[in-house]
Amino acid sequence: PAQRSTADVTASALRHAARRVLLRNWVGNSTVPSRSLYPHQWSWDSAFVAIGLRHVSPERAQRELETLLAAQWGDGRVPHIVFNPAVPLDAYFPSPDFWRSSTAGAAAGAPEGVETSGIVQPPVHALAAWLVHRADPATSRRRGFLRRLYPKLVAWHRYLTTHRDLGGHGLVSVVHPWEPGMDNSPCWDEPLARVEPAPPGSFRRADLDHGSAADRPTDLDYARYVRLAADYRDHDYLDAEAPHRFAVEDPGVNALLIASEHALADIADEIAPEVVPDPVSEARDALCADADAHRRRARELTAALVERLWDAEAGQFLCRDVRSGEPIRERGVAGLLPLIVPGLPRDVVHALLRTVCGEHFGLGGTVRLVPSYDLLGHAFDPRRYWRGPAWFNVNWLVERGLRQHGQTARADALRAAVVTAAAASDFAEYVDPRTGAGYGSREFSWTAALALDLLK
Ligand code: 9WN
Repeated sequence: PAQRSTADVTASALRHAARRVLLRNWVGNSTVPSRSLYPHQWSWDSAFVAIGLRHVSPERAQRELETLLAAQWGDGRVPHIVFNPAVPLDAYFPSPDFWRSSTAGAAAGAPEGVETSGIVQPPVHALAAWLVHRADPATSRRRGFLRRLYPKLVAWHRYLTTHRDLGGHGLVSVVHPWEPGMDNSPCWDEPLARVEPAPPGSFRRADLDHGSAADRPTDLDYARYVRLAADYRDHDYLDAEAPHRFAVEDPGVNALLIASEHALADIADEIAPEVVPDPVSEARDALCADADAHRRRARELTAALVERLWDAEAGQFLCRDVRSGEPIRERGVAGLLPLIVPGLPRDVVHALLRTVCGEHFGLGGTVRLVPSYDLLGHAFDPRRYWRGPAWFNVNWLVERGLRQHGQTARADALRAAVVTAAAASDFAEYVDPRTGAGYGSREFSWTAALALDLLK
């Protein structure tokens, strides 16, 4: 058609702007979340970035994930940060000289040629790899993308389900508030209160050079983050030896693992006909790509998730403090993320949908985007990081969950709101869920990537 509507023109301008952010934040083999605040590669950021980047360059999207997984440790863990050696040490804290992965992590199999952190982030990678493959299966097959990634993804999930089943009930525990990716969620206040803070003068917060103190975690939070990370490092990052004073079963992390386990089943189906099992190879298990085994594991994890973390009274999943054995009675948005899990009991899905649209999260009513924490919660703060603001990766996941459950109108409305808020805030890191006002850094990579994905 000769005439393009205003909506088409706006969408194409937006697509252009989002692509520009991704191109600017690409640093050769991967993407930085933000040029100023986060100048290295982050684990779950890269997965979300790859999901958007597949619309710009499927090959770059593949490389994004390959670069991250090249820094995988021998025990299977995928580190939450892969450091760029060209960036000055004082640009981000904690820097490589704090983590000392290549030496302190040797016993856990940390790679020698690259410095990383020693903790992890949510396992969105298999889901991302599958979506990236589907964007351009021919290039993916020609490059052997899934065949190369599959054994690494299997080892990653195995690390989580074995070394990190700290509660002994078949769910993954996080051992640091940075691991679930929602650093200062009020869900961590109680378990974190037991952690002795590191002395205030013993570290320097580089984040405050770029971000406003009112938007970021407090100094006291940071002192506890530092203590937990240092304790882990001082026990060589070995899960069997570290004290893990903070250990929490988080519904978001476990839901993403389940979604990724389903993606691994799809990947196994895709590569299995091409695979020649090699009985002498060390990677024998991985080479025998077995989709049914992944589906079975996904079902087992789903059963454990419902059994351990579902709270019918709250109408959402709650975190469980593994040290006290008790549920954490705070409504974090992670408790809604199981919406992306296939095969949840019907009553659970219905209750979750009611909660998303009810007074605590307000979708379709008082908010534009789903907040990171209970609108009515005692700790709600619309601008402080994970204590209220809306985040784009979370909203992308909720949109996907709504769509999966046939909530098309709600999903369409959320999709439009995400795209509008991303564009209006210059791709902010997070926004006020009610007004859409942007906070944190701008030109944030996953905001651009996921807006682009939703525009497709
Ligand atoms: C610590 C990079 C990361 C995100 C996290 C977000 C924030 C880091 C920080 O930035 O965490 O990992 O310095 O605050 O909370 O989700 O992956 O974008």
